[in-house]
Amino acid sequence: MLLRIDHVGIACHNLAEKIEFYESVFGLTVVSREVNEEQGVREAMLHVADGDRGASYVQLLEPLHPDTAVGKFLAKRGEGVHHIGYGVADVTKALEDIGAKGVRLIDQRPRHGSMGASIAFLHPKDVGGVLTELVETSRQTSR
Ligand code: CMX
Ligand code: CO
Repeated sequence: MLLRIDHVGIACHNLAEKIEFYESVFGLTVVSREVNEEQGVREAMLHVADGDRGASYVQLLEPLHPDTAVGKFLAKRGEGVHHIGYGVADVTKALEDIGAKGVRLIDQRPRHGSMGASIAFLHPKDVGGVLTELVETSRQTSR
């Protein structure tokens, strides 16, 4: 079901500073910057690698407000790994299969993610403390 690790989502207070860090220390390149009001984030995708099942990224996330998923996480735990995003071929089908196994779905149906992807989250309490995102990439992009 899981094709690859699409991205690691990292929560930070200052997106510009964190981008500068990942560019200068690891030599990564920003391929997309977006504000996603629905998810409450200002974010950047930095390309890490290409594989035969698609590419992988680091997703840097700054909250738009304190009362958002990432804002609450920062207040509770501070900066660090916020979630793992796995590539799937069909996010709707994956949600159906995973939900049938009793894992709580945060999203009953897919939402809009970065770079045109369809995304959905699984509850961290049912995935061993790991907030887990399913990502179906857009056919319009080469992501
Ligand atoms: N990883 C692991 N555990 C997490 C977590 C995370 N990222 N975020 C929250 N939790 C835990 C909390 O520690 C808390 O556990 P305890 O009760 O043991 O303290 C519990 O989950 C509830 O957390 P909360 O702070 O009360 O927050 P909420 O229940 O309001 O929200 C969650 C938690 C996961 C449902 C919410 O963050 C969510 O819906 N996330 C999905 C959307 C998202 O994260 N969007 C931003 C990224 C967008 C993108 O990738 O494109
Ligand atoms: Co993500």
